[in-house]
Amino acid sequence: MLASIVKPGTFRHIMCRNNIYPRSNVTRFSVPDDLVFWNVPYESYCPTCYTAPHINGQTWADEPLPFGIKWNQNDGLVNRVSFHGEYKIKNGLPQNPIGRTGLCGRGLLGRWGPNHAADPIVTRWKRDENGEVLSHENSGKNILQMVAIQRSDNKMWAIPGGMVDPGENVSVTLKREFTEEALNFDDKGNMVEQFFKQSGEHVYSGYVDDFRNTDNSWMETTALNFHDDDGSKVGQLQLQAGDDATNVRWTDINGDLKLHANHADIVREVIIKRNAHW
Ligand code: RP5
Repeated sequence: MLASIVKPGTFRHIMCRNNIYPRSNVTRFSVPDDLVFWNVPYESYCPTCYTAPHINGQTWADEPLPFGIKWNQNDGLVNRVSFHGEYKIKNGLPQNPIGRTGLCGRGLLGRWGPNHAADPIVTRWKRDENGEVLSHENSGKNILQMVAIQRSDNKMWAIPGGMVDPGENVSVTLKREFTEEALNFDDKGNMVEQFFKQSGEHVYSGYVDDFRNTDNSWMETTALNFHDDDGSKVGQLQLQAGDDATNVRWTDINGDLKLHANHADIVREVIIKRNAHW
């Protein structure tokens, strides 16, 4: 489930190029489409180095200078392995596997190299008031809905994902992030716990075209689909935005869906898997 979405040497990130870095006034060095890949010479390339001041000293962040880091392996409890194979170390710093971003340093990210996240794609079929599954008038295929949150940092709708803590199993992150961001409640009846245990299907592992990525720090994710086929479980729950989400809702999935980073491409894998309307 890697190559179909992001393949280094073919895929060009977009969200982390040619803009002002989020929560700063630092302009990224211009990186035209044809100069993204590291193997294409770009003599005048001279990106600003920027790490947001509040990152230093955080328990979830690396030291300001990456001395003694064990690249491309588990470094204590910190997973520094990329889903895209071995990344290069240039002048002591890890190199973004996709290419230039116009900024070096860590920006808003805590880890040098890959920053691992997990994304739960929770879905149900769209139904009418009688509970009948609705199909699209053009494609004739059933319409899938997903739980999307509106991120408070860039106001974009997104999969309710979050960062994997050091040593944490991804399955724990998936359930925690969904509960915190989309339900904002304590799972007393253990229903969400059970649902997450029983129904996760792997969709994607790899690079995220996140607006925070830099030449030396980037987001990668593991996305699983949790599908409530008869709509009787999570499909019934009252959604409530929590943590760093401003809004939450069941969203119809189709080809016009605009989501944070490359989340729409990841969600499309679920559509293919379930032969749903796009
Ligand atoms: C995205 O940012 C990931 O795919 C995940 O959805 C999210 C994790 O970062 P935070 O929401 O914790 O900032 O790149």
